[in-house]
Amino acid sequence: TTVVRREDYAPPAFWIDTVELAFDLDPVKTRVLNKMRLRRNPDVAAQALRLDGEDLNLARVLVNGAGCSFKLDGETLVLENLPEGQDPFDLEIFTTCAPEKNTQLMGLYVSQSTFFTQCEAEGFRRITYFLDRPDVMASYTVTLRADKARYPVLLSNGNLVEQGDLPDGRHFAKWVDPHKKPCYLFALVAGQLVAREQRVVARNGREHLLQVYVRPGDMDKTEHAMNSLIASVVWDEARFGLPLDLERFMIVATSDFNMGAMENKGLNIFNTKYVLANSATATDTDFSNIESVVGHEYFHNWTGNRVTCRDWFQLSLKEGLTVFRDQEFSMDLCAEASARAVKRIEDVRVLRTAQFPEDAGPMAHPVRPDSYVEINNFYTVTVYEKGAEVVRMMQTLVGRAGFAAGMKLYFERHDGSAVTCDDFAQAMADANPSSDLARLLPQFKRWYSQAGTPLVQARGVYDAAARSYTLTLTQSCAPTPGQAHKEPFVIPVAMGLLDAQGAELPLQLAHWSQPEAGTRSFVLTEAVESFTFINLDSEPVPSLLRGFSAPVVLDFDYSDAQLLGLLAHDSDPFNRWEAGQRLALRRALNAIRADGPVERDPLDAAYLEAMHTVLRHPTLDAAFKELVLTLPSETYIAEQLDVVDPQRVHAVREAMREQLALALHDDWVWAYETHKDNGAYRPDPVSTGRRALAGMALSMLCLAAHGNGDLVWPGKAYQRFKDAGNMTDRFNALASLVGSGQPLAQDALARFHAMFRHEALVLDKWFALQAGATDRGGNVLPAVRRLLAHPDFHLRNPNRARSVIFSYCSANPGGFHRADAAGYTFWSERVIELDAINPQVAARLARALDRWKKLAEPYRSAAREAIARVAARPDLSNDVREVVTRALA
Ligand code: HT7
Ligand code: ZN
Repeated sequence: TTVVRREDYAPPAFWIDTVELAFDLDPVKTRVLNKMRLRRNPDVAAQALRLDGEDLNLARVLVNGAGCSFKLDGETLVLENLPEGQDPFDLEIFTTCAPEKNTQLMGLYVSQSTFFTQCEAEGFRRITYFLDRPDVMASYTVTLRADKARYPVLLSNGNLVEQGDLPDGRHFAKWVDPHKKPCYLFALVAGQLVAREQRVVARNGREHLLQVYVRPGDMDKTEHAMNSLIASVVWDEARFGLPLDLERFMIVATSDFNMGAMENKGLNIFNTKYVLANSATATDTDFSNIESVVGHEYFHNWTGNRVTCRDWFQLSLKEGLTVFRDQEFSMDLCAEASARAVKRIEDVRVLRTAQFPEDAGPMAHPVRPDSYVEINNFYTVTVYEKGAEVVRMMQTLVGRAGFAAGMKLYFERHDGSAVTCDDFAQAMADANPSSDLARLLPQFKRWYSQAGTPLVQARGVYDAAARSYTLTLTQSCAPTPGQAHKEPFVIPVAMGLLDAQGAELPLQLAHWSQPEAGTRSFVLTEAVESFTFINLDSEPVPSLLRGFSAPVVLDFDYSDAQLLGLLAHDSDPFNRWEAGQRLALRRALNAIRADGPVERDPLDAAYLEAMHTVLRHPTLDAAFKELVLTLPSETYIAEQLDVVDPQRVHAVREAMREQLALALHDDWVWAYETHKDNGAYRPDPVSTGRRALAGMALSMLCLAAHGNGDLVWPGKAYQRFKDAGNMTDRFNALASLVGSGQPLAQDALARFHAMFRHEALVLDKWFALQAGATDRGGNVLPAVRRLLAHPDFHLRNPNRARSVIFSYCSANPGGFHRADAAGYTFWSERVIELDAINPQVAARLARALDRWKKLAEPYRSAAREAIARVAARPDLSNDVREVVTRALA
């Protein structure tokens, strides 16, 4: 295995100016003619041309129209005797490949009789020999030829300039992309597709054609994706002045896709999961994800495509920034401030349950990694979500207007080029010369170079005589693989002070002349810093890290009374929610750490009373209530422990849920009855929140019924399941029955399958619900094994594989971590089986045991053995090998 290192970056020895590709598409054997115009890079010493290739059959190589000598070094095509000097020359390469055999879904592949490509990160080399690196940007002309009846629609990047019929029932289409691009943004699609179309006129009067291509039966599920696309176009122009630079912008959906979607220039390819939705088949979560992902891919058109990455270590340059942009987009679409806060809480929840563990585990890496074996393993929550938090902190440090100015300068400097994370940070700082970011830039950039989640410990001391409160903040960061010692980070801390009644206090530092009410931001740069606030008549309650102003763990020794006060009164909705989570977490940890069997009722009256108050609150949003009433996840709880007994964590959380269900029974009845009817389905934040709370109430009522033998609520849930007017309500009712182990669940599952057996995305939900179900006496694993044998289960389809295998191994800790090790055996079997088909998906599954070192015995030893069994396979892909090697290190 070869380790690629960031410090070894060298510019390419050749540039490729133009590429003419001609495809004769055939599932068994596709012929690819690649005519390139190259020239030597004058800044690099003369050397051989080394072109990347993978799984290609090479038929012919011509230089300036004549045969030439070449050799293959492994899969790399090496040309040594190329024309000398600076003159451009033509290189023609003819290859074939076998799309039908391509189960990796990288390069050119076939899904449901339709051709698709996926080239990021290094898939283009599976289509033709090329300099497959993002800093080589070329102009593309693409001709597609295929059987007209089987492949009536032929798409590629840019503009369609010519099309027509050919002999033998074939036809062709010629596409010219007006923009230079790296090869990872190349795409083609060919098959039987239909499109929803919309013409839009931009602010500058230019007209654009927007298209969403799907299989013919799916047209009725394209409206939301199209609306999301239109909203994205409008938002990027309004917020950042970034217009659509194409006459035609296409989205195409495929049901076989390794990730969510891909931002190919002008021809985005999407997983159907992030395109297809109508109220009968998609939940509110689906609708919201579609909005985010459509936005995300569209925003890449500037942040990623117009300005791209110099090398793959810079991946967060486009991904962190584009996640930040899609988060802001979704927030800006919220009419109410409270809905913005809900979105922020949801984003932070993802960060803390997925990225924090990654940053504390064997795969921890900086936002800009230093090395990799397989770049596909670095499309991570660190690069994406933590990267977005780094960009968000920049916005906090320079302000919203300053951030927009920084973006403008970034594009003025770098449009059309391939750059680094440093270039982005420098543009932000230079556009805001008097900002804290400019002042602290080298230190701020430690967020890019140092892995690990910083811990900020806060201590407050009130001096009654001096009427002052001194807050001392200490930052530290635990070692991560390859980084034993960390230097202090730049940490923006937004905070306020509350009095004992919950009223916001004016903040006045000793050296400030004017007190200021509300939130103020401080910037930590040292390992230890103190702030003294004056003119305080009593000890205040600090509300720290408001809005989650930095991706850190905040430790403050709050009393229960202080947390209850923050939950009831903090003006910052994020910290209000956070106070509720801290209260619940404290109770969970106490019960987990206690000796003896798990307590039946781990929750005390004060906590239950606080939850009752939130649930019945007259003005809080339903969506916010649902978030407050949701207990911290088992994964999040486990992260707080040094040694994890997953069964005990599961049992304690379940006990808490059951107690909440029973103790607040009347409140749940009220919540259900008052939130269940929302009129005609609309996926807006208000009605989404109402459905979420009604769904939670129903699941709590079924859980309570499980405890007290009541048959009324399961019956009502079953009725709701049958009568629901939309998928959100129907699925919530089904999940309530399954989640509480009701006998009616089996009948409901059978009905659900019968109703939706032709809807692949709905069947994915059906599989996932069962594989993720609460374990009762070890019943989930046998059920999962039965699901694998179900005629609708297809391991080759990543969505289906994820819906069963990942839902069990990564999202069902109570079912997966079995004392008999059977869950881990299942995991190792599936990793090995998947690796032979699709290494990228297998490597993601391999990460389910990342945190094995934290496990208590017997889980720890059993997990290590399972990982070692995988690692012992001689034929592993680089993808899986890298993950298991790091895990065992
Ligand atoms: N930029 C896209 C990354 C992606 C990808 C990477 C590796 C293998 C398959 C892939 N499909 C899409 C997704 C995005 O961030 O927008
Ligand atoms: Zn992206």
